[in-house]
Amino acid sequence: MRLSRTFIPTLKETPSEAQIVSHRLMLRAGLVRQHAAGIYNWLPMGTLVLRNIEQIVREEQNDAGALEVIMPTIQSGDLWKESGRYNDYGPEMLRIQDRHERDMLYGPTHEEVVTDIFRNNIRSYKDLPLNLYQIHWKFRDEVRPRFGVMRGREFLMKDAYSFDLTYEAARHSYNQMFVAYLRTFSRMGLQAIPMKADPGPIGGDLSHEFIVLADTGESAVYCHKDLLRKSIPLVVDYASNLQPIVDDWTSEYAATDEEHDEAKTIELGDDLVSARGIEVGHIFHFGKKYSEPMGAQVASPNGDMITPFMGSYGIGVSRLVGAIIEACHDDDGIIWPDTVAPYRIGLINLKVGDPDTDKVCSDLYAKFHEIGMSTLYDDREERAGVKFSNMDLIGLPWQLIIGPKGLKDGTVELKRRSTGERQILPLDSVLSTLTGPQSEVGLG
Ligand code: P5A
Repeated sequence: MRLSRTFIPTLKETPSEAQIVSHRLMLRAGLVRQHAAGIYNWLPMGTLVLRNIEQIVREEQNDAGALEVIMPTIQSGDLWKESGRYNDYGPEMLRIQDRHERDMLYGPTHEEVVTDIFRNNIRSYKDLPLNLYQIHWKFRDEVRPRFGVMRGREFLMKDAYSFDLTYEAARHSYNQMFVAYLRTFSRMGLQAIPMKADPGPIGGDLSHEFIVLADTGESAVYCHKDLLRKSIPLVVDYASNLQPIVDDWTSEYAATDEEHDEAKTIELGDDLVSARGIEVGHIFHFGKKYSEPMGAQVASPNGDMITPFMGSYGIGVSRLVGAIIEACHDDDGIIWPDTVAPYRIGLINLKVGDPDTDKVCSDLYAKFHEIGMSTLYDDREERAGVKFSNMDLIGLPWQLIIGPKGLKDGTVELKRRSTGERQILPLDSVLSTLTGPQSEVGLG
């Protein structure tokens, strides 16, 4: 993409309404603009990042055996009356009446809708286990929407729902999501720590939050220091017994504020990290809480009707954009992990109008396009200083800097955004350096 043709409204000044660094940088780098309190427009750069995050989430859900669906955003209130949550959910639920004065609502979550799909379509134990997920917009009329997309009113969530015949099978489904979450966050460059959590209005007796530590996080959390450096399973056979992996991750102490046991503070001493964290995911096992009142049943092998055990599993997809920036930035701007970056490389033309420089840049840009390396080409007639600071702010992993001075010696400069490291490369080795077998840059 040519910078002159795209829409990246960067801001020089720090917007006064933004209290935390990720919100400031999302506005300054032109990722989002607020539409109303807690409701955002996603501009082109923000949309690219959101889509990349979504894709990682999708791949890991698919690998774990979940099936993607799309459920409605507007739901019938009657379903929520059946589950008993219509009144319980309170003012966070945006209630709407249609022209026939039927009670409708903008979905804050989809346990009722998915249970309705299940009871209308699944009859036999042979169709289990089943895990359906979607990546879709939710609305919660939060009292205090804040920190930009971190606590929005409208936000993008991945929500999955599992159905199983027995408690043991339901635990396996829970464990599958647990492990998929470890892998998902790690692919985004985040260390997310599973912590015992309060199930809140979703309900149930077993629940973990996945927390990324950050000073600006909304929750106070406590965990054993070894969890900060634990590595995730690289290859997973989801059909195998996953309990050992889950046990390995949950044997060290980790709890959110509501679940924290003060005795552990003394017991663990210096091994206990007391920090703030961002909840990027939350998983629940709640048994028959929805299937029972809504009458979801399947025939068991001996013909008895059985009410399935359920779990639900959320990831804050739009919140992750903020969480990643909280974890990956410096004073100059965002430092996108390679896997979620809106473009892999920023190509900076230092002297637009100089025929040689223009030609080298546009040839390379065309070549990158041909080999599928996503590139943002700064072809604007701007001062070099402006281009450098914009590129640092936007945070693409690599910058390729091309100007008449270097070209006189047949060289260009490659900068790694995360380390600031610079290499001078002969022009004719740019492509092989960027795409060769030793290259860290890779394609995409
Ligand atoms: C699990 C999936 C649920 O809603 N039902 C379906 C369950 N869980 S949850 O913990 O309430 O939400 C899941 C994740 O969504 C993100 N999230 C938010 N992101 C931005 N703004 C909000 N207001 C917001 N509320 C929840 C969190 O990452 C949470 O873990």
